[in-house]
This record gives sequence, C-alpha cells and structure tokens, in this order.
Amino acid sequence: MTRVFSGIQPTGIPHLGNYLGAIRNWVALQDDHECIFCLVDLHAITVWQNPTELREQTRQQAAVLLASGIDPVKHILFNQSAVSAHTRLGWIFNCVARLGWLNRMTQFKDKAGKDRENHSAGLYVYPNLMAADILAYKATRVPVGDDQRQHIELANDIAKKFNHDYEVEFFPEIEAFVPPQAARVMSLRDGAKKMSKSDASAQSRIDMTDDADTIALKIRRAKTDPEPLPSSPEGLAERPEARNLVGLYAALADQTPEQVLQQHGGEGFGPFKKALTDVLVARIEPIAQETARLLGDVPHIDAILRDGGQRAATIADPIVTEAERLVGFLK
Ligand code: AQP
Repeated sequence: MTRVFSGIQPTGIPHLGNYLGAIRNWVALQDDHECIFCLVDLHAITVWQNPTELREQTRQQAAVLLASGIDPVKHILFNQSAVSAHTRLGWIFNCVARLGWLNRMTQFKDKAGKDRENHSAGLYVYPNLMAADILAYKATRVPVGDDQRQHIELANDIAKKFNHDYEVEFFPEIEAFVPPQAARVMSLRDGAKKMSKSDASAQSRIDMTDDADTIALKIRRAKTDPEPLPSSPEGLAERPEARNLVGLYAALADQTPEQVLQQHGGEGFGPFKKALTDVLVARIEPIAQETARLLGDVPHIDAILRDGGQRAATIADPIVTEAERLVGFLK
C-alpha cells in the first residue's frame, strides 16, 4: 500500500486554506493508503513561538484533525519532535542540499521578506527538514497545497543526490498530491495573498473553530468589487477576490467554478455571500463543535499523540539508522 506523509505547523488554529488544501484530502486518502500525519512543531519554532501557546496549539491542531475525520488508530497522528529520526536525517540532508537550491525557495523569500538577515537559520533550512520528514518513512505520496510544490521538488533533488553521493538506490521518488480545487485559498482581505495562520488580520481567514456568526461576519466583510458575478470563469481573470470566493464555494459544494457561475452568474455579492456562508457553516460548524468536545479531554489527546509517536518511530528509526550507516557513522 502506498505510504502517505503530510504535516501541518501548530502555529495557530488551522484555517479554511489548510482544510481545503490539505486536511480534507488527508481524510480521503485514508481509505486506500497507509497514512502518517504529523504536527510539525520543529518547523513551527523556525519563527519564535510562545512555549505555552505552542503546546496548546499542538493539541488544538490535533483536535481539529481528529474532528475532521483523521483516524489515529488505523493511521498515525503524532508531533514531530517526539521522533528523533526527523532531526537526525534533517542534519544529513543539511549536508546534502546545496545553498543554491535553498536560495531559490520562494517560501523563504516570502516569509523573510526584506529583513532576511534577522531570520532564523532554521527558517532557511526548513525545506531540508521537510525532506527528512517524508523520507524518514520512505513515503512516496505527499498531499499538500500548491505552496509546497517547490519544497517537494527540492526533497526529490535531495533524495537523488543522496542516492548518487552514496551510490545507493535508498530513497524513493516522492509525488506531490495537490488537490484539483482550492489548492491555494487566498486571504479574504487581499486576493493576492494566500490565507495564512500568521496573517495579523483575523478577518483575512476562516478558522476551523469559527462559529456560524463569526463565519457570516467574516464573509460579509470579505473584500470584493462592485461588479456582479460573471457567467463564466473567464470573467474572473482580473478579479482575484471574486475568483477566490467562487473557488471556495466550488470546493465546498463539490462543483466546478463553471457550475457555480451557471447558477450564480449575474448575482450581486450580497446573495452570493449568503449562499457561501451557508455552505461554509454546514462544513465547519460540526468540526468546530467536535474540536471543542475533544479539547475537553486533554489527556486523551496527549495519549493519542504519544501512541502515534511510538508507532512512527518504529517505522522511521530503522530507515534513518540505515541512512546513517550508509553515510559512514559507526553504529
Ligand atoms: N492558503 C492555503 N491554501 C491551500 N492550502 C494551504 N496550506 C496552507 N495554506 C494554504 C496547506 O496546508 C498545509 C499545512 O500548512 P502549514 O501549516 O504547514 O504551513 P503554511 O503553508 O505555512 O500555512 P500557513 O497557514 O501560511 O502557516 P503560517 O502562517 O504559520 O506560515 C500544507 O499542505 C499547505 O500547503
């Protein structure tokens, strides 16, 4: 059975972009894949995190994933720092990856902005650790949003160079699995920016724990333009905010943008935003309620993560020990 690995940073409450770009595809893959899902707390601290909040957010992420349908018994859910294989292989990959490769990573450029010198070295080598996360399990399929495509290509370059440098066929090729719809959900305040946990404006995103009133308010305030909706997707070309809202509706209603516009073309944003709010509330409210219920039993969440960590280590430890042996470490 194909092994799937994917991760999410416990840097805040998961939002609609995380859900549509990643989490709901994770849930679907569980039917016919062996899945390993990871709360990547090592990645989270590439930007400083308040320690108490990091612990809380890790549990909250776990609760949202469980509430969304992740099965921690048939599959594995754990937090990254619990399995030392990630950092052991991450260091080897720091020595395999070339600086030129990392210099091309657009996510680092976006996150560091102009103030590059003041960011952590961890943020810069983040893609090497991400490659280690996946390859420590020899996972071959990685469901991610569109923003992570470049990191998966880099992981494949690292795997190939390791195999070449040590004259082995040890690490497999990885395939990014990007959803056909809503692979890049944009901010509700700016159609040119992706929806992000770290955006200073809470109005820019729908959190997976928002209640119906909060969702309705955020959608009412979402930036749009004065024109009515067009009757086909071509009419959205120069209208990023309208395109984002139509894309959200389509992803949530399991329709194509064409179908959405056949139904809603010609409408003003007032009625369309109401219809969008309805599909959002129908999807998010049950997840938010189940998340709140799960968070009432923190020891249960901790036990799930502990068990997942132990099972993950059973897979990763022998693979990484073999990689260390290939490199020439005394074992
Ligand atoms: N806006 C998005 N649209 C579609 N997919 C998205 N993902 C993230 N944002 C969007 C996908 O969610 C998964 C987990 O992402 P992450 O938490 O590891 O990191 P991120 O991409 O850096 O997400 P954020 O929300 O922007 O976090 P911060 O603000 O902390 O950096 C990934 O598969 C990602 O593609």
